[in-house]
Amino acid sequence: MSLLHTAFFYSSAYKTNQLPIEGIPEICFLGRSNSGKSSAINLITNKKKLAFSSKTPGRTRLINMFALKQNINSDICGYLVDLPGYGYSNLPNSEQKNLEITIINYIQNRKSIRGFILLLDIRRGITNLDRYLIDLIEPLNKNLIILLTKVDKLNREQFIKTKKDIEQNLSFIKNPFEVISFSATKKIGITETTTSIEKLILNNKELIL
Ligand SMILES: Nc1nc2c(ncn2[C@@H]2O[C@H](COP(=O)(O)OP(=O)(O)O)[C@@H](O)[C@H]2O)c(=O)[nH]1
Ligand SMILES: [Mg+2]
Repeated sequence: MSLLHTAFFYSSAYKTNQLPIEGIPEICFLGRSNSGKSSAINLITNKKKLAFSSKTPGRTRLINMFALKQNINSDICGYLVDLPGYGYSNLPNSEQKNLEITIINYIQNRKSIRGFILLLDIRRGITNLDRYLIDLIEPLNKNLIILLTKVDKLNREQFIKTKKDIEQNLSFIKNPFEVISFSATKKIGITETTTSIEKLILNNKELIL
């Protein structure tokens, strides 16, 4: 069984000071509200409702942690972390700002982060906030995987052109990173995503705390 299929809900935090103590590798899912984060987490963990997915953008405003175990009796070996989505159009500015502060705080200070999975809706490409977060992630020298989501929404021709354009727009990123085309609806990119995440979690490199 895939390690990711062992995922179970561990805890929710409203602020970063409510998170579990550091030390276990965390894979952090980032993306605009509605970019397909919950759907992607549900799919790779093979759990229909692990992460809440909704047609109403912006329902998940907490940091949700899902724990992984290699065996039922073993210790937790990793967490998938679902951060609040950003860029809501229907939230008051102050609440929007608070969410952004929580996300930035987590990204910059959480040493347990092994890798970032940044989701970009292929039809929207990179927004200013995505770019801002990539600029924050870059100097941390951590692994970055970019999931181009909802690729089922484009036909083959549009897909090829749009992917090329986005990759060009991502060329400002200096560190190596991986781009995976993904669709929760058509189940595209699951094996690649799963393999990459499992490698990050199980790689024996000690966390530098
Ligand atoms: N066509 C299509 N729709 C998707 C895909 N992934 C998510 N969605 C839809 O996009 C909306 C937002 O998805 P959700 O996973 O809740 O996004 P989140 O806000 O980033 O967690 C929902 O209506 C999903 O059904 C996909 O791969 N293809
Ligand atoms: Mg969500």
